[in-house]
Amino acid sequence: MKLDKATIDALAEHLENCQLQARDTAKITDDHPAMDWEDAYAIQAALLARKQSRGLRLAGLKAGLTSFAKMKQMGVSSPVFGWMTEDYAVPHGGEVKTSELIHPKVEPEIAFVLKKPLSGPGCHIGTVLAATDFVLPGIEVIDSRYRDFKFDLKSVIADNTSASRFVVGGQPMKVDGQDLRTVGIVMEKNGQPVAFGAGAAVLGHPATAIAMLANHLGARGEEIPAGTLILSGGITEAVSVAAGDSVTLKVQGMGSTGLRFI
Ligand code: OOG
Ligand code: MG
Repeated sequence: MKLDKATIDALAEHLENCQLQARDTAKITDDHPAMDWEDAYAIQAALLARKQSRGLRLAGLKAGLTSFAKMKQMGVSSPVFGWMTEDYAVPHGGEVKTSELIHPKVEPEIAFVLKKPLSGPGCHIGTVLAATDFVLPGIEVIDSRYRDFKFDLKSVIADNTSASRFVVGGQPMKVDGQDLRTVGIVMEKNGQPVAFGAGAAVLGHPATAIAMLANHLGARGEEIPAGTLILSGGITEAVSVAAGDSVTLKVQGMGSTGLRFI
């Protein structure tokens, strides 16, 4: 680690203030070019500790930048991991206050819910599928705290991978006998289809993203508890939204979910 604890805490406070006040900031590597991956995840952990100290509970975990479309859109080359607290959860069909966000975008994702804990190293698609209770449609609302959504990997990890809101819903599907690679998705904005894809866009198989998360946490001596909800990452490029927009995600065999921006 290159940063001391006081700097890590100050950066977490700064990023959270930007989130709470819906204002953007320069990416933090501009001022801290020497920071390393451990520093980036330590800032993210300090951000979670701030929320938990105010009584907010963890609502789920996420993998991001897991599809080529997303990596290309953001100009980066490897997946990242983060979390959602309870205040990020939007009810199925619910509303998001756009004034609380900086420049929101929506992403079509497949959400996993576990029935058994998952731990790494050595976690793979097989262990993930055996531990999965069901999958269901999930829309992630991302809202980078960085100006113009421009960042490098360390900055976006520190900013908890742009997490801001999410909705899951529809028809939970058991994974037995299903091929998640060929599950098709359509995301609509105001009734117009704006993104199409299939599960394989996420690392060849969306369960790979969950395995990578378990292996990432395993390297830190942590595991994913049974019952955890995990977003496996945007299947397509993220789509910008504004007040007045309504977004629906249909996933083959899993019905649909949606939310509205007011
Ligand atoms: C980083 C978060 C990406 C995903 O699903 O790929 C992400 C970003 O693009 O701002 O959540
Ligand atoms: Mg995402």
